[in-house]
Amino acid sequence: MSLELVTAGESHGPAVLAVVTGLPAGLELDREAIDADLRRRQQGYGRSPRQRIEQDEVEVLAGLRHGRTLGTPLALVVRNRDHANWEWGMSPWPPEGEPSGKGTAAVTLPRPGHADLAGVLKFGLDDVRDALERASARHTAAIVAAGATAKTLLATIGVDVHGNVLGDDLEARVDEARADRDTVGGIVEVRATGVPPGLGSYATKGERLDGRLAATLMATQAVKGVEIGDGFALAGERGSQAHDEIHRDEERGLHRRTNRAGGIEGGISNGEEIVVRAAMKPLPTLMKPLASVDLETKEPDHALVERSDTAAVEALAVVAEACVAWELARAAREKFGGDALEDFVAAHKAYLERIDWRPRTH
Ligand code: EPS
Repeated sequence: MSLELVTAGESHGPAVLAVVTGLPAGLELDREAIDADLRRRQQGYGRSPRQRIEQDEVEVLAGLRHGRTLGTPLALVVRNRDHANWEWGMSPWPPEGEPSGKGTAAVTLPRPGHADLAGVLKFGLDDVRDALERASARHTAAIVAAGATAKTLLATIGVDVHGNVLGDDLEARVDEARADRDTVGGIVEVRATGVPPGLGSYATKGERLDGRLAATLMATQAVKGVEIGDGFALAGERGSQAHDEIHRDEERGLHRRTNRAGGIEGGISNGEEIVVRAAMKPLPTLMKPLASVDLETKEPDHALVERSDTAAVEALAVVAEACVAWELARAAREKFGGDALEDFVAAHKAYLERIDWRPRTH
């Protein structure tokens, strides 16, 4: 049973959408819990005035009846309130009347660091907006809505996933950057507790849990680095200092006293806490723009300046949490299967009875 996700939607289009397949039937979804994660994603220091326009909430159009999944594709929609201000510029079909409002004039000044230039070259576009609208991190609202369903599934087998920003100087860095009309990035960390040993596999490259977590995080807007456990620091350690010795006692079964591996060995969860970090680059829309070239005139110019965030690191913590939850839920579906939720939960229980490991919080 494979858990899969397809998203669609442009930043100022009518909505962002997620279609989730592979959830078992009978999973109770709490709309307020999904909306709470959507709200968490919108908050955080350094966000743009766009977040005062949006008040993200999920609509479910398919796959749910009386709050329980049917085992059929689940269709989630988050409307873009700002679309009302961009209606002519971002409508799927040209509306009647004269073009007016935002998005009507072509953008020809690509921003270094954004998808703008690579996007127009790849797709043969003459309006940068055709690239930036989908590349926008607005898309992560759909990821968070889908991730909330994954977290709900994981909770049925005692797995909890939480993302945080590392470092406590974010607000000061944001204030300084904003004053300089600049932007900042940062580092987020996601921890997952209660993950049993045995999710993912070394059998094929594509099944490796570490590779899957790295891929989903690296595929998130503005992420330029990912590490698992002690990650890059391990390269400077000796083997005797880099690995987690194996112990056993009656209470915990097999366990480790350190967790330098971040809960994954050989591409498989080893029963310790999963620890993953992602590094976010500073956002590329600058109020003091960098050098660019006008794609229409071919003359040197400066990059597009438009409303944007100074920082979105706290949002990334919520998005990264959703990404990690999604990938863990996918691996759990592969391991425990089941068309009905009770089959999935029973398979997990039977597995724990077989192995010398006990769930624990860290
Ligand atoms: C984004 C630019 C900004 C962000 C947006 C991502 O949007 P706007 O141009 O409308 O001000 O606010 O993120 C969101 C809308 C969101 O909900 O996270 C970009 O260029 O990636």
